[in-house]
Amino acid sequence: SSHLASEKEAALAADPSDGPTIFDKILRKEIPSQVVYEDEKTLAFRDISPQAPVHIIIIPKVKDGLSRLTKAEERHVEVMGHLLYAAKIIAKQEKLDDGFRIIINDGPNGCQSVYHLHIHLLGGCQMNWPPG
Ligand code: IU
Repeated sequence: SSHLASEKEAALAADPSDGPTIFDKILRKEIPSQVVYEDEKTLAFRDISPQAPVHIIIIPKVKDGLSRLTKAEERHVEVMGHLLYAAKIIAKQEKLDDGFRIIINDGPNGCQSVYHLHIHLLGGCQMNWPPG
């Protein structure tokens, strides 16, 4: 979607259904990505369009209907905790000892553009508050 001028436009144009996404291709290594962390449940790779010196996307390997946080069910609780804990491990690995930010965008208002639940890990600079 490189014809879209901004992440917001990409988000507003995104298909919010529970179909396959580009992250499936990244998981299958059909599209190259810079993997920074992987375990049995999780893959983490550098964002293709970094919004901070460190910007990593952390995803569940099995989507299981979890296209967005709105779709979370009791069965997803364990993997969601796992993603959050992976974020902490990766932050340490990336030496973000002065802090970092994690973000989950949900739906059009949240500027979600890829409908496979993911955590953004941003760091390496001073963040501002509130986010846009
Ligand atoms: P969002 O929360 O759905 O807006 O985040 C999707 C992110 O995925 C966004 O920051 C993109 O830059 C990123 N991304 C990527 O890393 N690789 C890709 O091939 C595509 C999107 I498409």
